[in-house]
Amino acid sequence: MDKLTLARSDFAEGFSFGAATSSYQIEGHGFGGAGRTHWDDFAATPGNVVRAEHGQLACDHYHRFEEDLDLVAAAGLDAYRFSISWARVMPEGRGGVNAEGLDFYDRLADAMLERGLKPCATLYHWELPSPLADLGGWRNGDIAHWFGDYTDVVMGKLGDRMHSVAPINEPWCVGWLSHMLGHHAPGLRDIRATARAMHHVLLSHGTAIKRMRALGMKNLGGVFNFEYPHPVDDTPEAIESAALYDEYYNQFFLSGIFNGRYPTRILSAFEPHLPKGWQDDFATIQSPIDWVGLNYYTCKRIAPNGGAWPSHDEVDGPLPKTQMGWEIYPEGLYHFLMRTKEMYSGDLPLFVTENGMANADVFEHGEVNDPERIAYVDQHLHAVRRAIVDGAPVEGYFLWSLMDNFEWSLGYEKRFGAVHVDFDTLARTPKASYYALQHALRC
Ligand code: IFM
Repeated sequence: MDKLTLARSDFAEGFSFGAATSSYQIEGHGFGGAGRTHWDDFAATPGNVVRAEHGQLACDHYHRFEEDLDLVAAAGLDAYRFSISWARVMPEGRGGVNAEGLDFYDRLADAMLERGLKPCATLYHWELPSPLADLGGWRNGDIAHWFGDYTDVVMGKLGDRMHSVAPINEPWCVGWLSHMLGHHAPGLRDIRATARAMHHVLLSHGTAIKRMRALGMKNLGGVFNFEYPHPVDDTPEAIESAALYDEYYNQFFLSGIFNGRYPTRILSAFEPHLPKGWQDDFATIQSPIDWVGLNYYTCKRIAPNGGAWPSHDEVDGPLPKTQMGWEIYPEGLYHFLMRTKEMYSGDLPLFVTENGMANADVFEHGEVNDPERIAYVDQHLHAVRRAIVDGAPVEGYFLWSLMDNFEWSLGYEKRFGAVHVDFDTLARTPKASYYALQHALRC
């Protein structure tokens, strides 16, 4: 496939198309006085990241952001979703501000506006300053205040130019993936740490929303990730396993924000571990938001294993897979757009804030042909359109990612970009999917 079968004209006027990235994955953390983060620590621990790779140089976006934003604008995209590194702005996480770091984001914001791009910011995309990790990081309830103070510093400077802001990218990854499964920094496997981290992420989200409202800011949202859990078969045990997975992956955070409570299955496991007075935090957690962002990539097959809680495993499924080994299942995106509206957010605008695929792209004769990515995006755009036709108030779609980057514990091998990055020379080369998107956005 070399072209998308949908074009801009198939979506309502004002529907935004954008590309997404995150600070640690592209900037190069070794520059500009940025402080150490728990991702630097995690990556320095043997065995955590493929080939011991890390984010010190990444795509060197810190020095090449003008060129990268030129690529966003030349694709015909309307918006750029980026994140701000807490440790670049506040190297210790609290107290002193690194003027050079804040200035970088100031210039980045202006450079977006100069190109007619809407700046869509995320305040936290996973690189916690190490000094805060030393104090317990997301396990420590004080993080809500630390995060609130950081929000004030950043948005006190940039807030006047942001089109939209979300506090925390993918709370499930910050909580469960990093504290229960140990796959991301800080690499813990501890239910008490997980329960507290998941709760404190929500408390910090609500605190940041309040701080930004106090600054007079508008268009504030939340960005959550979703995976469609198929029971591996139709036994009651498999159905129950998938329902539990759905609760802790897909519903915990939306339920906290929109319903002021946690889903029942997960609460019965988490309750002994939640901090004292946790129920009182919902007053902050439920601070009203203006939109909901959904990050969606895949589905999972959930099989009961008869073992210790949560007593299930993910098993292999039959659908075609991406380079990540993730099954391609666009119906899941349709499902979550519809369900988010119906169960949680009603008429609030929805955005697909991340969607895309890693592919084993080959750079040949100066170009990269990635028909697989074009087909993936096409199928998911059709799912978005179907949800809109069926009443979901979807107002935008962001591709993950603008360019190949540091895919966390999987290093630089998994390529998600519409733009190829040669990690030896750092040369950028738009792939066929970039041109397919560019063409679709002109029509
Ligand atoms: O690269 C990540 C990103 O940081 C968060 N969402 C999923 C992407 C692909 O795994």
